[in-house]
Amino acid sequence: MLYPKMSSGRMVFDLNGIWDFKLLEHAGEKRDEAGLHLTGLRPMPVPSSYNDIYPGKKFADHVGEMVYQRTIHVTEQMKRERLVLRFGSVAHTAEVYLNGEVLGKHKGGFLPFSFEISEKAIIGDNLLTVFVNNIVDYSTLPCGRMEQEEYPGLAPKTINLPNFDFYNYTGIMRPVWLYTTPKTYIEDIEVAGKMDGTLIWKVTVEGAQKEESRLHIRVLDSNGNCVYESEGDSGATKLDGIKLWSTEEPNLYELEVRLEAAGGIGDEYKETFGFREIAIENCRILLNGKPVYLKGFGKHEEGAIHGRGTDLSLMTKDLGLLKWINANSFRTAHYPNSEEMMQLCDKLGILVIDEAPAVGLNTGFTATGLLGGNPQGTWATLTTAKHHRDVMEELVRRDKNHPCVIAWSVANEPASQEEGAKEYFEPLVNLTKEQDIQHRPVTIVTYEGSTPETCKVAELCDFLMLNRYRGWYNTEGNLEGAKAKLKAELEGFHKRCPEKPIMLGEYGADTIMGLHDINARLFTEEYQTAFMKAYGEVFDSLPYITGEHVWVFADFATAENIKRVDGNKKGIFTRDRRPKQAAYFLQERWEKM
Ligand code: GCB
Repeated sequence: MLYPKMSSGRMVFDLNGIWDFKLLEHAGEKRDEAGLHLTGLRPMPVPSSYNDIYPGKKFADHVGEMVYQRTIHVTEQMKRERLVLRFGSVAHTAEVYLNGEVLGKHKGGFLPFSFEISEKAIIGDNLLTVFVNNIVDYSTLPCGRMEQEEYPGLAPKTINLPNFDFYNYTGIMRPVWLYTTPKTYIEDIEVAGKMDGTLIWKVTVEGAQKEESRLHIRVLDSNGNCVYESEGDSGATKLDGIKLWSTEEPNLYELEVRLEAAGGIGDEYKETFGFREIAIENCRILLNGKPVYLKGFGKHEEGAIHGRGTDLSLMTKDLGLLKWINANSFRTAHYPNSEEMMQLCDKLGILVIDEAPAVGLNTGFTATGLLGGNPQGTWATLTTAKHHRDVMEELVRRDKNHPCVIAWSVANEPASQEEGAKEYFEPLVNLTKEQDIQHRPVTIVTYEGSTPETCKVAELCDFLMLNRYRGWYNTEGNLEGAKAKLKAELEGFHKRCPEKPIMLGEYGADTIMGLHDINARLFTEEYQTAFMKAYGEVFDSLPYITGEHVWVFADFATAENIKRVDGNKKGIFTRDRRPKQAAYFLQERWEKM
């Protein structure tokens, strides 16, 4: 799905700003008034999570629906074009109305969607009404549970428990745009550049005159010089003298596509891409033919006040800190990050493991505790399979051309040891590969309950990404014991899959900034440093380990829970991005690697 960009064929209008907002009492409410300016609304910034904008626990933790409104002015000139309304993301379900008429619905809170409004928009002011539902259950990604709590003498309360360890921030969290295209238009572009200069592209055209349209292709280097020209909707060629995209030199190119339809009315779009190759060979991940060791983090996209709302300053700051600490990569744990983040990673040469919002697919366990079991088993209980397919397709469609994306993660910590896991994941892994013109490696990030003996999905993965908390959730305070257990487990997985690269997807210890102890006790900065050092010693002793992603880049908000003191504190940086002691240890360790 193309990002909104201005060109000679397209106009882009920014719909971000202050919208009107209200929490709703019941599901399905106010649909018959969607064409009216609703009463009792208050200002709400877009993009932003709504939760922390106004005080009140009831407000922040509201379960159910909310409504956003604003007007959009459409001019005569805009009306002559094809008009598209595009949302970067709305969590978790959006139902969109224009002038009281429904445009459509979108499920899934972390990927873009759009509606063509050419017919429905009128010249003048149009009323846009967006109903948002924030419930997570066994049909959504991420997963959650609805529970009804009873109290003597009080009305029962519906609570929505996330099956995941991050605050359920919701709302219109990413940019909203209105853009125009000609009536016959470029719908999508797929482009892949390889290490030897091979270029493959495919353009999809839609609209009444698509059969009569002609496509001109140009490849532009970073100075805008044309290095190749061709015609047609697909092709493959080999270019000489190209500059590769790498972590040290993230050279970017643009594929300029110009469409001429009958009558000469044309569309134009420039898609950014790079020449680079990811491969897996003999326990190694190769970038442009050379082994790359992944140093970095699992990373949430969030911060104080705006929650998970797009914040370009915070994103850029975070990537600056990644460079500062000598990391080269991160995983978008546990949902696709914003499109702007992917653009930044392309520019800065950061390697991204792009994760679907598939977390909490485990009816017996979450990061913050056991769920008390489920005799039916996870895979007979969840109804996420179809939605998971849609999400993987949408994710690949959105991010396929980014050179920074080196792999797809289909899920985090599912019940991969339970019967039914292989049957659930095999079609998803296959689909992800088929959809991707670059056929990037695919993984499923697994947890401690899924051992070398019991894991049902290891063979489906191109590389293994394991989350381990020896020395924290168990063997706590005993790093020698933790090391021994960790090593035995890694050896077990290597024995089972001797050809596959293995990396840690998570390991970490909650750490309170400013808490010190001569004896490196739990929660101190000394313990976090010792923990990182201990894990590093194990990795360094095993040649097949191909990367280390610490949990977590920065402290983050979670649901209230007795295991969390003001959120998850495993950050190497605090929530306001100040380094803890372990940051200096990692900076030094990663500089040498
Ligand atoms: C995990 C989860 C992550 C949690 C983390 C923790 O295994 O993947 O979402 O935040 O553990 O800190 O418990």
